[in-house]
Amino acid sequence: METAEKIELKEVYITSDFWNNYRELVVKEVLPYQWQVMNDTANVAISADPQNNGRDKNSHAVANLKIAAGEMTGHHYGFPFQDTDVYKWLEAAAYSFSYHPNPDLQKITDNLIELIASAQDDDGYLSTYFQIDAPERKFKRLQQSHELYTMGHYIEAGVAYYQSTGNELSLEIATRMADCIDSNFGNDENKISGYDGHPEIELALSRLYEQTGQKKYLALAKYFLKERGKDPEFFDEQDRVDGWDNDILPGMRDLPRSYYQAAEPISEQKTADGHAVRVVYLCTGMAYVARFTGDEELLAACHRFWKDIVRRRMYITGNIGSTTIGEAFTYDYDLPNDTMYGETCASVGMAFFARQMLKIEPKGEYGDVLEKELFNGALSGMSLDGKHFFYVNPLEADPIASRGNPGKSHVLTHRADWFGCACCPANLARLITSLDQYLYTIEGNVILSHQFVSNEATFGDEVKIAQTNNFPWDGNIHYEIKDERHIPFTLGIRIPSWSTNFDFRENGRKVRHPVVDGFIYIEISDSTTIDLDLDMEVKVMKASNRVASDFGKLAIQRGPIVYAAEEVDNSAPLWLYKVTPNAETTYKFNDSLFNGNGVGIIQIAATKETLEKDGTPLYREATTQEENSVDMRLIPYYAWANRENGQMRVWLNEK
Ligand code: FUB
Ligand code: ZN
Repeated sequence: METAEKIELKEVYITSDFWNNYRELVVKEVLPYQWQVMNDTANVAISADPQNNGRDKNSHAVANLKIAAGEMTGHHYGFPFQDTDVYKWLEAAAYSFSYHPNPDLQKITDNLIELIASAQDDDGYLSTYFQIDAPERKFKRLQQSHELYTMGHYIEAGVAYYQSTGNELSLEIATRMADCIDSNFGNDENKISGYDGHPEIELALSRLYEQTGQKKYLALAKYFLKERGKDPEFFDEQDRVDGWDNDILPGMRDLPRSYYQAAEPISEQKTADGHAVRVVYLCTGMAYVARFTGDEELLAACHRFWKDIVRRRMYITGNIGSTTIGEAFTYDYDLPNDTMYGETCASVGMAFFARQMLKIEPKGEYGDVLEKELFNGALSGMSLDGKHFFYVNPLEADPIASRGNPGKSHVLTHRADWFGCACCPANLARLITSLDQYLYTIEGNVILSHQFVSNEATFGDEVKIAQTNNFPWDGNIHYEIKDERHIPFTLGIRIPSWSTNFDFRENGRKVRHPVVDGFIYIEISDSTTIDLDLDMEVKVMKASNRVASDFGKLAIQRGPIVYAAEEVDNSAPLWLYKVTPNAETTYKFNDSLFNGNGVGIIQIAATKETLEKDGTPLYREATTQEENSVDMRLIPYYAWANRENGQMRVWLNEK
């Protein structure tokens, strides 16, 4: 028998209707719309954004670059990291070219690369806020400046753009930036022994290393990870020198060091604390560097943070961040549903972290979380028209509460046109357009299939895997595998944790394979067909009784999709409904809902108390209340707030 040769992934082409709808939506609506917004021609209002920080214009992000490039005059406008909106958009566009070549858009992005190149300083520095309005403060207030975060986002975009178009300038800008950072940071004399207040550069430099093979970038990424928290006074010392009250982002100085993951070295941090997006970007960077260097300490931190987040701090939808204060994690099992944060970026970042962990080790748990984010927590960030977005993703919302209770004012019940801080929309766009990169990993002679997203994949020139399905609505997953090399290899297929039962047939024959760490492994030595039938029963879920907010509540899930009740389908108030763990449920695909996008709908038998008349005593002795039997209609969580504004609930009261 011939010996196995190294298998390499060459190409993945997504054929899934579900995902191609979104991927085309990004090309046809999201990218053009966001380009207009960033050029201030979209005429959108950000006043509806409860966190607009008093800003009135919609973006000015391209104008900032033009001013830095000397093509316009004026001041910088927006957050000091406003440039990142452009870079994430550019990255999303770069990925889209792999499935939707688009010469008109590419003219725009090629010109944008030229603009970015002219905005870049001779030494490689690029952060328009500092170039335009505070050149004397470069790298002087890293707690708030986001300079490395901003350049990191460009580096990611530059690498992606080079990979998809071959544009050398895009990569050159990235390497010049990284060289600038390298010459300014480190423990040598005359360098800054420090790091950015917002992790991101670590993962970006790792990607640059992966592309260029230049070890100095990996070393710099590792440096930032190891330096973090070593001197917990670092930010304070910089602030003192820069002028204690001279804040760039007022309020940030008062946040605890743990908000920045800077209270102690990463190796000593036991829990995933602080700003949720910062945590998951940091984790992604750690996972990259751990994989490339074999650093045990970083790998241990990845495992520790993963467990803490996934087992104690994550919502059933994959959302993370339990409080608006600091957009942050709080404490274990603290998962309030109506005051939570659940930033779209945090779910996107969690998907990045999961992807990197899968590259380290084949554990189904990572693919499960990735899937949870894709179909729930991240996807809910965008409307079905591609022009409205959630920043905060609650699991329980009420327009009256959002208007009337300042503690809930950050929770919108309709998606906004745009935001004062517009980090989320393009972040989600880049996840969707790069989805093809999340489907497989390879470990030696083993190809691992992580997601049920119909696709055609080529490995080398001679191994082809085609997956077809109607997922997430149906659970029949069909694989056609062709190996023209006729050299045996192993295919690992993730069995999702929600599919307690499944059927498996190989070339039509029923076969039983053990599930090992969330995967079944099949030896492939010739053309093979596989049929996997996943368990798509409607499941009534409950949370651990350590979660106070979910005690006495049930949620409904089918496959990976978590369901929600909306007022438009179920007369308010939604808190009066009760369901039981064995309530009768029916599932039906409705192809006319949501402008013909179609979604699977669940009906569940429930009871509902009659709403008492206004003015009845606020408190009285408890008696059994009369309840009527009703059917509740539930829609996928990701699709909520696409119709009339109203209440929404994921966790329903248990009878
Ligand atoms: O600080 C930059 C970005 O703005 C963060 O990643 C988001 O959470 C938002 O705060
Ligand atoms: Zn965001």
